[in-house]
Amino acid sequence: MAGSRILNRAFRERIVSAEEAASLIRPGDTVGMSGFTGAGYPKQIPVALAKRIMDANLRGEKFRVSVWTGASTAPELDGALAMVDGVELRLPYQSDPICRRKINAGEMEYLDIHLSHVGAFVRSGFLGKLDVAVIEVTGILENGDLVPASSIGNNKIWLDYADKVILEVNSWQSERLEGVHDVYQGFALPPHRKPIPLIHTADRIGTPYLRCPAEKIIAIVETNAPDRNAPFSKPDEASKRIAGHILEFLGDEVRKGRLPKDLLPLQSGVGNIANAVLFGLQDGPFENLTSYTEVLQDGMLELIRSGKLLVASATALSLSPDKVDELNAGMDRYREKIILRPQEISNHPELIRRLGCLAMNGMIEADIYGNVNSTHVNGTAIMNGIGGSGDFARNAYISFFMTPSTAKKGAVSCIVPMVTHVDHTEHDVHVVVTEQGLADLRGLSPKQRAELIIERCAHPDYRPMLRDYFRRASQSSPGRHTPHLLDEAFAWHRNLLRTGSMKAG
Ligand code: 0RQ
Repeated sequence: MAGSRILNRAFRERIVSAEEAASLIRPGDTVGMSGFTGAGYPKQIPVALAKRIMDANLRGEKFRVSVWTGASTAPELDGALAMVDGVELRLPYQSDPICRRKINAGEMEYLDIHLSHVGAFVRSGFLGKLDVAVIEVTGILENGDLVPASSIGNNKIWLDYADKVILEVNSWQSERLEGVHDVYQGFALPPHRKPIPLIHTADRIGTPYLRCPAEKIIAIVETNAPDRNAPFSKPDEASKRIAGHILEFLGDEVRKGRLPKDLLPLQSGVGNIANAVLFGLQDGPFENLTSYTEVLQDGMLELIRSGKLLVASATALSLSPDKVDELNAGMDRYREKIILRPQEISNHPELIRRLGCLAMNGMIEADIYGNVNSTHVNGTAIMNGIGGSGDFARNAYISFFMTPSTAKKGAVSCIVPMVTHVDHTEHDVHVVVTEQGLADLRGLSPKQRAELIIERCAHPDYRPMLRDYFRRASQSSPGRHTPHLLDEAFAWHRNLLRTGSMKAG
């Protein structure tokens, strides 16, 4: 029913087509779009904008915009705009294959920044002016309040700081999402910042709605299109083993009295391994769990359903189609247990440190001393970005980094002498886990860490090479605190570039 989600009469008069709305975006504009891990991104305007850019390109005119979002989006946004070469600069996180290609070809600028930093950077003026916001919402109430969609991300900051606002009202989003969100209103810049009054993961400290001055809203587009909900694939063997090691470790920590029986709020990255850990918790001994994280995934919904997880606080839903249906059908039950917040709050260092989160994130590679590379392949090519992993790892009670011990069918060791790019330094990495085992690095010196990581985490095919490297480095490195043979450390990566395998090293 046209207009049924737009209860405010004045706003109904601003309904236009996606093409008309896209025509309000000018070459050179900076556009703040909604969207976080494939949830709550605008579905039609980016595609219409991409078509406009393509037409301009055909006329020989240059038309590029800068695109800011919450995190990754979907092919209809990142893919469509990158395909027509329409993106001058992208921030703060992407995982789109076409974007990745353009960035690595040097054809698109990319600012890969901590997700918690974006709001403060905009407020401080560090990133320049925001011209237009394009925000997906679930509905507009009679008083003009906006019911957020399946993610909040940076929407509040875009609405507050953009000169003009365009809304997509998506009737695919469940109306029952109303009330799930908690939009904190107390952000300020130093020296006026106050403590954020969130004491427990379940606390609500804001409003359920987003707000925007009516005069800023220049167009509204009605859509009915699903989020990018990928079907769930069952965890593979390596992921299950990694999950097993983590669950055993958590059990030991509880037995030693270093973690409470109901653990501490869980943060979990996205993907196969993260989901395997969540599914492992399903069969594990822990009860009354809580989660303070960015993304609510299938495994968490499952834990809520079984009663193991009492509350999940995040900034986005990232569910398979089946789980979206399950959530919408049971929303009355889930509403009390799910809270979606702005990413400045879901990823806030003060809160993560105070709540004592257990942070579990994926990585590309770790070195024998515990430095972690989450973003770059062979030092120069971006994969996705740091996302929220830095916000959580730096401030977590215990920070875990997980990866299979090898990549590319065994041609690449994910444990190396020296990482080619550092996202998380040895100071922020507490536990490294592969399917081979778990290395608890807390309280260990660099040399002690190296021995443990090689013996517990490296693949047996690479262990002798790593042992040999460490033994010789320990004998002849100029400094013996973190022993290295720099030429040889880089030879691992050089061999990979030359031959496609580290084994040649
Ligand atoms: O590439 O599919 O082309 O073969 O990296 O690797 O094993 O599928 O693992 O999907 O969990 O991603 C670090 C990228 C891991 C992710 C990373 C190649 C591998 C494959 C993916 P192919 P897997 P995952 C919460 C927190 C940063 C953001 C973050 C990530 C591809 O976890 O982006 O943590 N993290 N956010 O082959 C060369 C290696 C490799 C390698 C893996 N050593 N060398 N290639 N690959 N290891 C989420 C948010 O912040 C929103």
